[in-house]
Amino acid sequence: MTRPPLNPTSLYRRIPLAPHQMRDRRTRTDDAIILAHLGVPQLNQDAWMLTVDGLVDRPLTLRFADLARYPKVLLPSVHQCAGNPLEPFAPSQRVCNVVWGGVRLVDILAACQPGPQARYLWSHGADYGTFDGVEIDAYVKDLPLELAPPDVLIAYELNGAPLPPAHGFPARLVVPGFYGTNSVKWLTRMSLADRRADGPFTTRWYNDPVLDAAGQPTAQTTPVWDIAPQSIIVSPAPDAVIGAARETEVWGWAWGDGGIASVEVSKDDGATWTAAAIEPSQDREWQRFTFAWRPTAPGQATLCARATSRSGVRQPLAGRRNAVHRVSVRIG
Ligand SMILES: Nc1nc2c(c(=O)[nH]1)N[C@H]1C(S)=C(S)[C@@H](COP(=O)(O)O)O[C@H]1N2
Ligand SMILES: [Mo]
Repeated sequence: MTRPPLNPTSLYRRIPLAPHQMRDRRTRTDDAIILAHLGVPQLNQDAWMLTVDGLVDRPLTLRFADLARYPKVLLPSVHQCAGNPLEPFAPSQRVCNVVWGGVRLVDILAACQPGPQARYLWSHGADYGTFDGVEIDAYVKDLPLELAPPDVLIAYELNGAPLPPAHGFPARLVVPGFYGTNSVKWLTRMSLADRRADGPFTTRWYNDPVLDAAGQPTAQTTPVWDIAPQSIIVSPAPDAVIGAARETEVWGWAWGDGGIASVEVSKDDGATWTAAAIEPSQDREWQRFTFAWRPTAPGQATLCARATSRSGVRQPLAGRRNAVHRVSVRIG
């Protein structure tokens, strides 16, 4: 394929909302996060083609109009960026909750019949250029078929409208439950392979060092795939003034691959914790938690929330991308 023009031509990032501004259950498209490592390729829907090849019995080339031959699915889902790949342990809250529309990856794969050796789906984007001083032909990520959720989409809509260019127009992968980095935008090619992909986005970046028992990084790494349990406090906002002896609702959102079982809130910067009320986990969307707080004495307080996944993994207090979110308020 000839290379499409890029605009912008290098890293493009938007993080429109701080946690206390994430009040809506569904994030408006204008408020959704954007991350493009290499810039934004400007693609033409009518010229767009997606090749599916590699370890398949029937390689396939799809044009945009061909996608309409498969059932259309809507997928409301949390969408979270793992943060700067050069700082894998930096706490980060780049998140939104949006509705994707598109066709199921499994329907496309059924049409091409992957062979028994196929274990990974390598997805290629149309973007190219330089990131962190490294020359890159195309953004390529791999998805382990064994761990791939059945609701993975080839999406062509965001919040009921065609994908905006920066979000992957005309079609992108969406891997719900996995960090955004895996959801390859501006799809051009999907290849079935028997091993992990060898580009820098799967070997050099987006592999977290595994920590030893003392919390020190080892030489081993683990791919940035499934979203670890996380939560944010939406209200009160940082530096809010709370009335003493009056009931205040502390609320926020919690999410993570497989769903969140419980959220605890701390009013004393993590010294003690109390269970919050949380809505049941449903599909892929974030879950609202609430906590009724009646501060007793005037002064300063640091609120924290920590989520525990349904598989029993609890958010760490510090030093990881999903570290506990803290909000300092004044009780007046
Ligand atoms: N082709 C391509 N796909 C990509 C990226 C990219 O740079 N190029 N960035 C990834 C990252 S790190 C994230 S967080 C999500 C962001 O998707 P969004 O911009 O639609 O929010 O896209 C992913 N898909
Ligand atoms: Mo990201």
